Amino acid sequence: MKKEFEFINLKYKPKNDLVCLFRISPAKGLSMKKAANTVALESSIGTWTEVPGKDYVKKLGARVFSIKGNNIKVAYPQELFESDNVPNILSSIAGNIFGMKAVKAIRLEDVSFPKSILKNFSGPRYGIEGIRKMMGIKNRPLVGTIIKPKLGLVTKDHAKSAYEAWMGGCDIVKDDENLASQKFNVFEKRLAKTLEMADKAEAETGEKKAYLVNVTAETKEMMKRAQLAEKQGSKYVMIDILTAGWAALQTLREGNFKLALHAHRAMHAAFDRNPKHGISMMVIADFARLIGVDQIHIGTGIGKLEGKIQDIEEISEEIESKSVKATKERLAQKWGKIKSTFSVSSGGLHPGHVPFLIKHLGKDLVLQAGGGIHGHPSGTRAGAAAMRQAVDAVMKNKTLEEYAKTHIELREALKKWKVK
Ligand code: RUB
Ligand code: CA
Repeated sequence: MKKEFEFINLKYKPKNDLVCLFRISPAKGLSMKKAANTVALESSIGTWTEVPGKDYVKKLGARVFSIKGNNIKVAYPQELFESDNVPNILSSIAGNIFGMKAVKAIRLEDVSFPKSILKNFSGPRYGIEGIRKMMGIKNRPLVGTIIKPKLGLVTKDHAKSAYEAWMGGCDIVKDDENLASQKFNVFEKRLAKTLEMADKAEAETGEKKAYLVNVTAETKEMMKRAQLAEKQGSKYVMIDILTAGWAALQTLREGNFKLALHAHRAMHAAFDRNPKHGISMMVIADFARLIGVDQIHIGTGIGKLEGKIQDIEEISEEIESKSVKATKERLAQKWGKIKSTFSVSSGGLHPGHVPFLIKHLGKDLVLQAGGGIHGHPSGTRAGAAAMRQAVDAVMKNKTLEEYAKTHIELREALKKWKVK
């Protein structure tokens, strides 16, 4: 007789499997076991009705090996996957299951890769250490900005704004996620002009300065743009990994350019915002690192909040900042030959947030502020200076208030954004 829960084996110990942690809300009237069994079968070898199977196929079934409350762990035999194909892997573990009637909601919370998959990917070309070496920054967080306004600036003004930011103290300057090659700011010209300004700022400050041009486009065009960036001596390119897609990211990484890859995560909230359904940021970050991004936006746990530092401290206990911290730690975790990825905190930040961010996320961090730099009352250069001063203050174990006494840009920023 057929077993009722063929895909559940609570005694199973995963070995060379890909393991997923799912959080499931079963459909009304359905047991957790039934829902878990359905998830495992649909994401491996089964379907809604019995189909005569051969024994050798049955061996490839996924196994639910843990059920704790709403959390289930599923082990997928490595043979189920083409081991260097991220879209293929995701079509199983993060595919049809999101729409199944058997679950009211399901969220892929975590994933762990077997060696057979890990060994087929190169991971980041530079990683945290490589980026630090390239930028000549040993210890402190990197300071970056996003050119604002995000769209609309013509090339000349874009390049000038970048120059001002570098001169003020930014290490990196990046395009925004929705800037590609619009008529007002065409890619090729922007790349050339902005890199020219990076060189000038390097010569004038004696510091390394990087421009992260956004190469997100249809893949053939994306590759052309990355080639051009490499040819013109850029240190980095940036890509919107989710709107471009996992295959596009693989294509870019496999281009093996002498370029660090900065991953913007626009569209992530469609996957990770609902705590009961979708895909967590941790999983998105894991796949991005596996393919090989050198840095990726992970969130801030803080940015969208108004208020004083005290108010900000309170939310550190909340889920968002906990998961940001967990993602940060995951990106730094040892993964054999695969290097670690730099975490980027960005989104609604200003100098007043810097102590909180370094306290909770550490120094191996890229701190970016767009509005929080270009919106400074004395302009972009002063805004960048204020952000850098905030980082310097924390590195010197000084409070911002103390440091602001002798640093006018920081003082103005704290006043503008009402940090006491
Ligand atoms: C930040 C910005 C980035 C966000 C994206 O600008 O433009 O696109 O960081 O969010 P600003 P996340 O500093 O003016 O808010 O990093 O959370 O993906
Ligand atoms: Ca943006």
